[in-house]
Amino acid sequence: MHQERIEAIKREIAKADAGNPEELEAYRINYISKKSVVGELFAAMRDIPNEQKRAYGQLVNEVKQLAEEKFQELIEKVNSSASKSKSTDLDLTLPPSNIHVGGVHPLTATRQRIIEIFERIGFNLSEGPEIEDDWHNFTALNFPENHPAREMQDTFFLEKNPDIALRTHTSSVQVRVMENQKPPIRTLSPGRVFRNEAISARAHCIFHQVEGLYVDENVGFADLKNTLYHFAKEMFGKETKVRFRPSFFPFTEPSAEIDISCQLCGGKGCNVCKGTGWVEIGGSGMVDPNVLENCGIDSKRYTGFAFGMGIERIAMLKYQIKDLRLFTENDVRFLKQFRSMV
Ligand code: 2NL
Repeated sequence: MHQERIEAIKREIAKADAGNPEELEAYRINYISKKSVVGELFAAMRDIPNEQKRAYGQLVNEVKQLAEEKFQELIEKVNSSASKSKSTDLDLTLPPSNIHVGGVHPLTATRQRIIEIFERIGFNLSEGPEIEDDWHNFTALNFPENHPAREMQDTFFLEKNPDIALRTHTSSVQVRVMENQKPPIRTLSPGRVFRNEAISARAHCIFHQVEGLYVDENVGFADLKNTLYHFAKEMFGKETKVRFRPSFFPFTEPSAEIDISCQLCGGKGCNVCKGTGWVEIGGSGMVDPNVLENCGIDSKRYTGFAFGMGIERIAMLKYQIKDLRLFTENDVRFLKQFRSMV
């Protein structure tokens, strides 16, 4: 009875095979583990009459040895077939799997293009802190004591008395340049600025600005006009027209708003330019003599012009982006459209 069962198991073991790790594990569970058929033969020992135990034990040990020998054989077989298939799976002639190359953010691309245009005509780059004191953000720039920008609802103040705030423009960087350098000064200050505004399609509390400053002897309004005309043609195309509208800033006198002919309709009038044919790209003016003096520059000898533009605004006009919020949402469907830019 036992003899028959043991012979049957021996035959099974002799026939057993495994072609992969799963089949090998199935064999181990069936013939090696405690709960295997061989394990069961050992467990049955307690029901064998004492005088037969010796002979039975000998038979079961033979089966156990057989099962283990077979197991070693199968391990070697599975291992060698695995290493064989590994080396054949590697096909060096296949094209590489998709490499996901990112792109430059449209604001970065726009900033780089603006920098490139001004660097070519002799402007260098300047940077400064995003957290500013009252002097560099307001007072040196000729802001009167009661100016609305100094109010809590327009500016993010970190401390009051003495006032410390997130800079509201990068003019503060240019004040620092004038304090530390002698004319001639030709500098461009791109950077992040902060204003306490409700977020909408047209406004954000964080945006990017680039300001330019040129201070030397005999710098006049014609230099301002020609420099910005050159910029507009380089940025938007050589057919672009520029117009200056009288305006007011505390830090420039006279001051002018800079408009370019509408990119979409070419000046005929459409919904982007609200039928006027012109769109605003920034502000400009001759540096107020008070500002030069505040920064230690002799306003009798030196004059200068300055301008400021929103980088978001330039990018929106150049790429026909309708909503400011797209720049910060990081929706890949938006960003992917600029993937080719470097
Ligand atoms: C705008 C207007 C402007 C300036 C910025 C400036 C800087 C110094 C002295 C005088 Cl240190 N002016 N910058 C001048 C006129 C306009 O920005 O619409 N920005 C987005």
